Amino acid sequence: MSRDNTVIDLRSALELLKTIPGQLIETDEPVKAHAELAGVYRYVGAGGTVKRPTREGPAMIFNNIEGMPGARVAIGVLASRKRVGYLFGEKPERLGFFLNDALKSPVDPVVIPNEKAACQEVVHYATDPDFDIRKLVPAPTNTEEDAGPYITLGMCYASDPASGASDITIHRLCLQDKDLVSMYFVPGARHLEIFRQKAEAEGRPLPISISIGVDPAIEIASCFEAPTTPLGFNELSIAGAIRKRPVELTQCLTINEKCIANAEYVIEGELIPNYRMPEDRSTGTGKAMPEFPGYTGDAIKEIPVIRVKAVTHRINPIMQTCIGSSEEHVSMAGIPTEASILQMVERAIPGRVLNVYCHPAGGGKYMAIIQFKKFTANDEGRQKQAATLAFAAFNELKHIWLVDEDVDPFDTNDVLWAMTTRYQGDVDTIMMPGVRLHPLDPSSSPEYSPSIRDKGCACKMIFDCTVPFHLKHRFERTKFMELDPRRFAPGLFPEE
Ligand SMILES: [Mn+2]
Repeated sequence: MSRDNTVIDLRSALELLKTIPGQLIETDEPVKAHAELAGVYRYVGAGGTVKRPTREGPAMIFNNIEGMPGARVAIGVLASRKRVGYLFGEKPERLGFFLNDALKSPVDPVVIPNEKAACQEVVHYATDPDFDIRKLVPAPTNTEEDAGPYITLGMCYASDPASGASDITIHRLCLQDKDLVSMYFVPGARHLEIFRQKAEAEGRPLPISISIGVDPAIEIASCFEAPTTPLGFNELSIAGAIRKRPVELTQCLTINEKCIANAEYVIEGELIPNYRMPEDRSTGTGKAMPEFPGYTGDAIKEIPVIRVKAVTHRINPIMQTCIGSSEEHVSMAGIPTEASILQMVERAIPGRVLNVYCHPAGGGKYMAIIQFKKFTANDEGRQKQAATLAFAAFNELKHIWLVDEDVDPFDTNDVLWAMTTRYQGDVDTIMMPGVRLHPLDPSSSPEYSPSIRDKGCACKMIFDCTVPFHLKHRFERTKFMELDPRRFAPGLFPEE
């Protein structure tokens, strides 16, 4: 595959996908943004942890949203590892290495003048008496019981009130009123949460821009987390490294913050200090939206709120969305985690980890498969060190499978084969109970087991499915004749 640098924004990404068979479909069929759109895509291409039946499929553009003339919604752009490969010009199984390389040569964003910023072609100010974000931004409500319409792919950009350092992250954003949007922060030291708390401690609002519909490189880069990108590390510089060209920002019109200049939509606003509301205030369902572990998240009782100052957008904007539990989340959370694991393990144990796959079963966050090669007897046991380093590289990781060099980490059948023939539960399972994990895993709760003291403080596990080094000769896979099959079955095998 060739490096493709023609992608600079969502539109050019969609244009590229149009040229590749099976990667993008469009429909002019009228669709409701309320539950129906996500219901359709569940069958077409959601994958991930979505309830079956679902499948890997094309990205999709809905051209006719009921009640919103002119609105278009794209979904599933990153809901396939193969498709992410096309968008970055890289083989799917090399994407973790590709991002790790990008981390080594960050390219800082630049600021361009407002008059050159496509995202401000059309401007709606909240001071306009007719202003209503719910009529301007076609955010889908993904299921009947969701708390409301959610912006699921909003690139939230804010800056440290003290140092001025900026950070970009995706958060769960619910449209609550004509100029109010709630914003969920997973407990812990999320960087925008730290900025928000600093501003709130001084009783001041925190300016925030939300850019929707951007280059997929930005969407993937924004999912890096500490320690790979510590506080003060602007993840946009990784997106710049991916494209070998700086991300272009522009100054917002109503707040002192920047936004992504070629975004389809930008919401400008401020996190209101010392103000909270129930996330499900409109529905009272107690539910939020579909989350990556495959369950609908609980509505937060007291959630921080953004007061919207303006919505700007391109002419004929394309809304971009995803289903939180789809393969799209696996791509966005998992591939940066693979890069983070590779980076950390490579420093400590160079040359032994051949690949790593953050598996869809964990939404890209909870489960990783590490392919480890033991070269000498002295490497026995280092595979477990690699696993503990992976836990350090990404603290939400729950289960790690270790497999040998002759097992394909991307082939779940092969991984489970290794677990069946190269693993004994009593000696090859390592448990680390009482470790801080992630609150959205419903089994990580005190009601599930008395060993769990607090929600999300649960058990990490290593399944060591590698062969003990001194027994390697007993575990050789059957050797078939090495040959080129294309002479016998032309067209069956894709070009290398
Ligand atoms: Mn960060």
